[in-house]
Amino acid sequence: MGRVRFTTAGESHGPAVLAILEGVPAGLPLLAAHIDGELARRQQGYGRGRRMVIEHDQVEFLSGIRAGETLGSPITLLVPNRDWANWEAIMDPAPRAEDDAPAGRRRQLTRVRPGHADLTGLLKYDRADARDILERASARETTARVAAGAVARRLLVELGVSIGSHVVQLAGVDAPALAVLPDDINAAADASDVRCLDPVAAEAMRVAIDAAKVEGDTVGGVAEVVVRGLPVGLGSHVSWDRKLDGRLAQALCSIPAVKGVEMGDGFAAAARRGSTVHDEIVPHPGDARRGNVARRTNRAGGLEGGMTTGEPLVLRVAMKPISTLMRPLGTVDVATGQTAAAAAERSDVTAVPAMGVIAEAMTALILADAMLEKFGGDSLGELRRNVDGYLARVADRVR
Ligand code: EPS
Repeated sequence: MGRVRFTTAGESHGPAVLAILEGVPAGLPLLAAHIDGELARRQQGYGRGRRMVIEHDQVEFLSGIRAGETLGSPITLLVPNRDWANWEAIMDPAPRAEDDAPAGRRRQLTRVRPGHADLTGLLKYDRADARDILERASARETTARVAAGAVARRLLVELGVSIGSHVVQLAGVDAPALAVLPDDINAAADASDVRCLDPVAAEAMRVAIDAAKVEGDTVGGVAEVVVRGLPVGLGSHVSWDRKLDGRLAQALCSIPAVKGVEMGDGFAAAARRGSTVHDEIVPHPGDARRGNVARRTNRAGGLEGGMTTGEPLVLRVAMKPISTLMRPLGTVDVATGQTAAAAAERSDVTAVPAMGVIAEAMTALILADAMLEKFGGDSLGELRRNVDGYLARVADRVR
């Protein structure tokens, strides 16, 4: 990331998770409610475990905002972990007497879970207890990403860009493709606890989640992110690290348990002929954001040459099943070297509905960065003027 950067910190069962976000221009109206609304969306979802009953995520602004507007300085967003009250002894930063006892600190995890960061992390970081790894590998960290992404989303909304997502596959159940998506994708998707726009598929997804739960198993799925209102020309074709498709793929693949990202028709396009893959271009006067042209189809998903075309950006994100199984797979206990059943910590059957919300947040952060890269501006007003100047020139091109 260049212009808009962020980092997160915090252990899953520590006092809080937080994000520091840099590069947001001054003068962006921002209230805690904007962040809290997104945090609540991330906490929804059929198939979540008991942790989501404990947490009611709410942001505290520690820096970068005054009287409801950004200052242009780093924005610190802190979200307390309510569960900390139950974990203070286990996660205490100070050493405790029991650390020296033969049994060591409580809640050690040595029966490392296949598919989790547990084993590789403790070998790499030379730890005896996989808790030192899993606390940070936990999807709790995505709370901070969604908080930072909510700020990026606010900026994009001011520039006429909207981001939505919905679940298109869960537990092996495919939602039928819709000819036209609703205007407000999130209003429709958030009304479903699996965030699926098709009620029949949604019910089949719930049934499949229940069946996996009964068998102590977990399930994955695919969410689709759709972004509307982007101007033509974000990103660049000139260098590998400026290509927007590559930057989006990196951001989305960094979400825990995400194993694949598709742009537009993605993998399916590889099996077809060019004449049925590429999108024909037609005049579309008066539409500067698309360069006064339109694509008859949008199989490219709004990206050509590593740049936005002005058509809706369409990204699909695939999540593997969560690796904590209540009916565990076989593993090695790293404390004894003996074979064992993997640890079965409290967890979720699926987090695919939440993953879609997290994917929106990561997409918003990358797009806010791309907007500031192209247009610059230390204040929202300056950024707007720069966008308007560019669109005025584009409107003059194809007539
Ligand atoms: C997670 C395990 C569960 C999830 C957690 C991620 O938490 P716990 O170990 O406390 O039961 O609920 O997700 C969140 C806390 C969250 O906010 O998304 C894991 O091991 O990755």
